[in-house]
Amino acid sequence: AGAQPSAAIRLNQLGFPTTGAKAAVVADSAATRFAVLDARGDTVLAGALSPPERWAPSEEVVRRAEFGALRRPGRYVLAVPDVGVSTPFVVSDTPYHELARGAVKAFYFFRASTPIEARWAGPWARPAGHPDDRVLVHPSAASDARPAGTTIAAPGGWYDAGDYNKYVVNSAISTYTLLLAVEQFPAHAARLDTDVPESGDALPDALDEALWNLRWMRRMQDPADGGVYHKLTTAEFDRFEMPDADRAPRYVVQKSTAAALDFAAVAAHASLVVRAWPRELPGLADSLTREALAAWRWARQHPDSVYDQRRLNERHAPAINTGAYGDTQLADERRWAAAELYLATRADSFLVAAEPHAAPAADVPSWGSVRTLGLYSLVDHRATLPAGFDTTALVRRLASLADSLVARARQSPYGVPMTTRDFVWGSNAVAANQAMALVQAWRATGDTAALGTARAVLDYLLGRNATGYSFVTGFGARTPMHPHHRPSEADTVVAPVPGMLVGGPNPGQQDRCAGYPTRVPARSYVDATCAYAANEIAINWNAPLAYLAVALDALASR
Ligand code: 9MR
Repeated sequence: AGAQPSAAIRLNQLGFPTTGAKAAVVADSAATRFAVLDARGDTVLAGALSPPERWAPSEEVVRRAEFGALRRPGRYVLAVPDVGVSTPFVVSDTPYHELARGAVKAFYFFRASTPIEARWAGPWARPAGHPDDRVLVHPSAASDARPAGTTIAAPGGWYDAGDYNKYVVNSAISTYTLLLAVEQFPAHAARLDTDVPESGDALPDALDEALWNLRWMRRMQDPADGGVYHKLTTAEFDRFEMPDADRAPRYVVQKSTAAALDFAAVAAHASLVVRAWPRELPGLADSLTREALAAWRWARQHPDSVYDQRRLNERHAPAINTGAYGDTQLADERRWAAAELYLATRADSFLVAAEPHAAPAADVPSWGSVRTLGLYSLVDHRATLPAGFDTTALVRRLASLADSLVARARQSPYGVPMTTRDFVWGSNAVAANQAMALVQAWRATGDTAALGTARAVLDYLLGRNATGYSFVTGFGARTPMHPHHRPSEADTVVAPVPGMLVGGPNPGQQDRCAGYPTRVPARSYVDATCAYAANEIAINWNAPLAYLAVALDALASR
């Protein structure tokens, strides 16, 4: 007791549900035994560490401590002779409830154009930033009805990340992911109180949150032609200052095919979800379907309006140098939109366009690769697909993705599917999206190995990884204190805004920030503000964390 926790013992720093697997990883040590100690220091369980195994992404040799037999609720530490003790953890029926609240609540803190009030935000209260009620039409977006220099109103939505811009492509996958949590865990979502201004209304808080962003996305559509502006942005990234201090002009830029298709997909999907609340949200489902169709039609007329910022800057001024979310492969966006439009309209042509059987194998979704989101939706609604449609094949696509992820996890002493190639910018979201795919497969097939691997991914994100950090601000004993997040850096509170998932280890180190300990992929992480390639936060990273936390909170007792 009182000893400093050892960095060599890595485990989920929140803890574990009473039932199910529990494991820790012990790095680079000759130890062979472990014990679990209760709050009084008494040994409640002892065991042997597994034989040493190498994990390629971290270039470490590690052993595992398995202690699933520990089922009594309480607060414990893991002790390894000659190594030390772990950070404390709990065993409980609700180990992830606060995490689920926090990961969804983070989106409230991300809101633009509204004051974040102390009543809901505590010390992280701040004045409203970026009203976005007079956004300039950039020359790249000029049309007859809206010439360059005229203004439109597009308030609200979430800031994308550590910066203050709002990007349609990245918003779409993030909003969809939150909607799926509400749809797939409805009873649980109904009870999840995130303590935001809308808490207490008839809608689940996570749905209110998704609608907050969706309302902004709808303003990004030009009603004259159905096209959707790629982003709403300043010309350059802002300094590190609070949102209300940034007064730089804001622009909507070029309408892009990706933005139109992603908007169509999420608006169509949202129409399905909101139909459950006709009284609270009158007419919304029909409006969303109409707008989704208009965006789809625009995308058919403009199939390759790729967002290429370099080309844009050669032709137009002012130059725009913020996040690009440029994607040149749009077949997956088209498939996703078609799948959602089929479910929203039941027009057969969309099912044909979605080509769910002809698509390449399912992959783990990311902002630039979204076809598997369409598969999630079709699988979820497979009972309503036309007679004769091969739903077994759909489920098989998802199951085979899950099988390959489970097989990879079995190869890894950390128990996760992450391989060296997965350590890209936002690697933690790669992991979280792997887990989300595994939960989808479990829902469709009942495969408990898939669900178990999803749980292992949460363990990874919360501390059982090669850095020893829990990657969610404010959740765990050792969490990022200096995320690349402007409000967290510019405010006067020591602790960053809670509930945010940082990008995670990334050997690319594109930020050239000093202080990375190594370029070894799974350890290439530093808790420094300048490390935007490893320590930024983003809506598309937080959304799968929120999904996973809600799912595993809902499933904790099974
Ligand atoms: O998440 C994005 C990652 O996949 C890209 O490699 C990277 C560089 O283009 O950009 C990331 O997205 C950033 C966006 O462009 C601007 N806001 C912050 C995002 C997270 O770093």
